Amino acid sequence: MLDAKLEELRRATLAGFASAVSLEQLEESRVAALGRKGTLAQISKEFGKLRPEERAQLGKLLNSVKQDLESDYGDKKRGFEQAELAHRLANEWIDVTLPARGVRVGSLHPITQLQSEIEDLFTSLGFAILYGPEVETEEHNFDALNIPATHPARDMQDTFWLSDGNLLRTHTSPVQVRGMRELKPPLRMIAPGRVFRNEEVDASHEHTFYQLEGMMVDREVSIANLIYFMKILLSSIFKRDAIVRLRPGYFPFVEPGFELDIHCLICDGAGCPVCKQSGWVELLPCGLVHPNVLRMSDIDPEEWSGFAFGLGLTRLAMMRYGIDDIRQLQGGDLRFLTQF
Ligand code: FA5
Repeated sequence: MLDAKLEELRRATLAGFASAVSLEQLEESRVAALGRKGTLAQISKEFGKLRPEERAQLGKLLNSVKQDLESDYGDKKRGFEQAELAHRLANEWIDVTLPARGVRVGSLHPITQLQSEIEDLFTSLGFAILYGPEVETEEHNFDALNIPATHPARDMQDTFWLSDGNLLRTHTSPVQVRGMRELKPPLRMIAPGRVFRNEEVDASHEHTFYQLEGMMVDREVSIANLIYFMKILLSSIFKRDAIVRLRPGYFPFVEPGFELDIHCLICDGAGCPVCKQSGWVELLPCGLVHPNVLRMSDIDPEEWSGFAFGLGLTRLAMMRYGIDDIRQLQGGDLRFLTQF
């Protein structure tokens, strides 16, 4: 009787193990057969009623059934564990060779890049870099540059006046005055910076823009020296031949004065909003320092002479990078700025 029960237990449990599709189902079958209250334990209880020789014989059978079931259970369990491990390995892999996501670094504004380049160039030519204040006195911005209060040239630069009588500098030329008074000749200096005018904003005019002033005062400085330095400047910036023209230009602080224009690099001279359809962009007013200006900074014009220029840095950045609207430069749009 008991031997039939044991054989049935072996058959049914092996079938149960074989049909288990998960570790949980396998475990259920094991507990039902081999657990403390399982079928095998129940059968063992009945051994007490047996005669000793029957007990010995059935004991062997019981042990063999138990061993069979335990070993089959062990095999199946390892199978499930390996399958699970293989599944995890296939799904949880990490590609350690993937490049890390880069840190998003910022970039310098195109005007800053250009300014640094020009600063490098001029320092290599022996020029000092000066930074003047953006809030200036009337004297530095106008009078000491030969533009007294009644002079019509004051109207050329529509000025933001402050209530204390000072002003937002309309150009970087007041730094010429500061340079002459502090450095004394012989001197070579450049002065980059932000300037302000009450302008109607359009594709080529801003109310807040950047200029870069340059000045050299020494013995016997001539227009030839001026042209020499302007050519070095432009060929270093455009890395190609820039077509330029020199026109007479009027600024009270230079004599003679010139407008150095550059052939428009946006439209190649065909005419566009930046060059106001003329094919030329006004870029570099310049000239020889007016004797009055030297005198007002305590420099003797009989002994010293000099040249000065006032580069439109914002316009130069537009030419250099092919930017067709000045408003993009100060718009703060990162999609635009990150291109540089
Ligand atoms: C001056 O400001 C003189 N101080 C330049 C100078 C210096 C002449 C030394 C002689 C000797 P002007 O007003 O032309 O000049 O301006 C100089 C440059 O600034 C222009 O050629 C132009 O490139 C730029 N600029 C003028 N107005 C604007 C504006 N509203 N927006 C952007 N750029 C401007």
